[in-house]
Amino acid sequence: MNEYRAADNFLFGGRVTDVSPYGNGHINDTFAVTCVFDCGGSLRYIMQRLNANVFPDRDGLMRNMIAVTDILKDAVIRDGGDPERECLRLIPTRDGKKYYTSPEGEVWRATQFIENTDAYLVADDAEMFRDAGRAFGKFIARLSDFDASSLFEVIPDFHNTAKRYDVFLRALDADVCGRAADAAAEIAFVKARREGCSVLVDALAEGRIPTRVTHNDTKLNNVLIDVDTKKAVCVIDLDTVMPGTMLYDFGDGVRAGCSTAKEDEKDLSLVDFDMDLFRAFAGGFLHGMEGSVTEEERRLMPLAARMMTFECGMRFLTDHLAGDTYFKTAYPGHNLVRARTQFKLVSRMEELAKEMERAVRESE
Ligand code: ADP
Ligand code: GN1
Ligand code: MG
Repeated sequence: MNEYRAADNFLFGGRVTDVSPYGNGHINDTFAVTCVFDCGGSLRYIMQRLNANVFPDRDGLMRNMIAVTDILKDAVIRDGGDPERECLRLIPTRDGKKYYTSPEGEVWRATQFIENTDAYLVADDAEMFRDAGRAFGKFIARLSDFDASSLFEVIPDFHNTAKRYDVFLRALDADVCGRAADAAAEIAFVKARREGCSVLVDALAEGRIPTRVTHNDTKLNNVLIDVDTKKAVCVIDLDTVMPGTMLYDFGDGVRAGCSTAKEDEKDLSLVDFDMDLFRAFAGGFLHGMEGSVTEEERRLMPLAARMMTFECGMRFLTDHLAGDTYFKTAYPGHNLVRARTQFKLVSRMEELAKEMERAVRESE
């Protein structure tokens, strides 16, 4: 369905005058909707068409989002914050629902547009990234009383790195686009790291670390940052909120934010792992979690950063081999470029392992 027709179904304030593609997400189709009032003022909203390929059960996903946003709103109010800026609010449809399902089965949702914020691909400085870490840690703390088992598992085994490895092997075996030959170095990189892929899922399954309600997609552009104060305002992209470990969120945040370059930088000489950013994020995250991190979680934090980066690189490589069916791409080979940056970061984290361990030990 066309985005203007979709917009007609929501109870936006004012008259819709513009619906334009917005943001840099890899998954959903995101639009900024501008509405104008007769008195002359205007208001913006975010409207999204959920990715049906990635999310087969979008009703289950939306049930999670409704439950989670309700809890977050209460938590923000309890902390004396502003719920209009600090958590997402679903805009109802004209027939009183929380989201819209089109006759052809597309699922659309809308929220308020959180103005005067930006989603950063690379942090300006360590202070900004520390605050992003604090916001992601706080997100987990705010959901700590929520029964994780009541959440629908939107993508089963989302961060099961060992299972992701098996999916990678299947894509390699099939090599449907004949791309394996040109990715030999990256394929070898992954194969050499097969051992140890299940360290985090094993720790969870054996109860050595607690199951928590986690975000599972904590890249820097999934937290909106105030353009004036540079403080983190609101954690967004709640599609993958599921039972997990804080190590997924910490690790994925490090993966995305501790690089000196963009996720799809082609010049690998520009891609490095920034230890100052790592220290800042670890400090912020631990602070946000308000002292609830266990010894074993803390011990695994540096390893989790490496594991989540390896997993993401492997997912990009898998999608490259499978013909770019999962992540949005701008050109052929885009996913391979992304995989390469992730593997460069993994190599640097392997070299910096001792320093990363010391940094976490010394974090407040
Ligand atoms: P995806 O799952 O595709 O990554 P997101 O929910 O992360 O989709 O949204 C994509 C982008 O849209 C974000 O990175 C951000 O730039 C922007 N965005 C999403 N929600 C809002 C909002 N409520 N206010 C302002 N910008 C938003
Ligand atoms: C996707 O939705 P987005 O763009 O914030 C992906 C993450 C990856 C990330 C890599 C549901 O995140 O798992 O880490 O791309 N989300 C999903 O940039 O697969
Ligand atoms: Mg996103």
